[in-house]
Amino acid sequence: MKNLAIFSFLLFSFITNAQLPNYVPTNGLVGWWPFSGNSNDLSGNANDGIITGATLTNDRNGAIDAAYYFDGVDDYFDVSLDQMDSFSISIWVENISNSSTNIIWQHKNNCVRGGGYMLINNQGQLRLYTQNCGECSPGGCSNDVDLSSVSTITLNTWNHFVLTKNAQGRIMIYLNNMLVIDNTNVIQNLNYGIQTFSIGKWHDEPDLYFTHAKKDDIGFWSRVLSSCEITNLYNAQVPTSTQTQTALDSYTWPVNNQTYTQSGTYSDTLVNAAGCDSLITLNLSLEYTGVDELQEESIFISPNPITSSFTISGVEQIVSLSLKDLSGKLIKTFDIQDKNYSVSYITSGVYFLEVRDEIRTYIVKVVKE
Ligand SMILES: [Ca+2]
Ligand SMILES: [Ca+2]
Repeated sequence: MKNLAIFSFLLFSFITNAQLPNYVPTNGLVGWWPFSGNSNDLSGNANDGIITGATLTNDRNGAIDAAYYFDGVDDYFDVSLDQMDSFSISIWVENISNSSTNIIWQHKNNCVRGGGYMLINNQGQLRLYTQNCGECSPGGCSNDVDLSSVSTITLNTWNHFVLTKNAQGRIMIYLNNMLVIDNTNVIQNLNYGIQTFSIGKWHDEPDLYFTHAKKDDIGFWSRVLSSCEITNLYNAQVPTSTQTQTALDSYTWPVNNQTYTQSGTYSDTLVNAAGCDSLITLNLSLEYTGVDELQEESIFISPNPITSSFTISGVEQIVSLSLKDLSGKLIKTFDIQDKNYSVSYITSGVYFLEVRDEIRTYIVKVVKE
């Protein structure tokens, strides 16, 4: 049994480690690469990436081997992903040096067609290029979209970037949870099927450029993320709150109108004041008055059924003693000095004796004859 318990624990730990964090939206998720010791995809779509050269490093929270360092010489991450009319990309980047080719991500073919690329230029500004050049021809494109943020990206600091594009071509870019680019004029088709999605490598046929940076927690979705979802990705958590509640036999939780008849921890989501989903946890303790729930192992009431009075054994130090009816209504409070407790004037019937010691409360069913 003990071995089984250890095995279960290990299995649980393993599953926990490989689990998608709850702040990562699953709707439309194509890939989630947490760089937790490897470049595997945790979305369930098996879009595992291939790391070339990059080495594991500390993430933004100091966790060991939980992000990748790209040396700016020849390191990169590649995965083949289908381009889409509507998509979102989320990534954390710590830029170590600025250059004109410091790419964050690239998703296009070698003939500059497709979803585009995002970089931090040599002034530290965020740039986005989308390109739909039609034929694979030299001489550049006439229909590039080149978007630049006014923000300057600080070196040696982790920054969070999210790009969203809808099917009508609207592109929004968030830097550290702030909208820095909102462009509705992009009307190009950027969808050219399955192309290489690269991190840290810029393939501008025939040249290759590499990025000197740390990168982490990359997500790709086939839809536009909401601002709430982007906030959760930035905070790496969903808003949570906890409610502690005690009640008698049952409790109806106003959050979801569910009625619970057992003590425990329950959770649900509700929309918070910011209009975002918030996870709420209920810690519920029920004190049973129900007939089936009672009989503590150590406490003993004698006699039971009771005719006129009773004594209690098995409890170290009684601090309070009361009798309640089946609905939980208080019938009598006893003087704990008595040791022999009288119920002479109590109507015949079934009651619950509530015995408190310094640690806990015992509830015992008693019958008054
Ligand atoms: Ca990570
Ligand atoms: Ca290298």
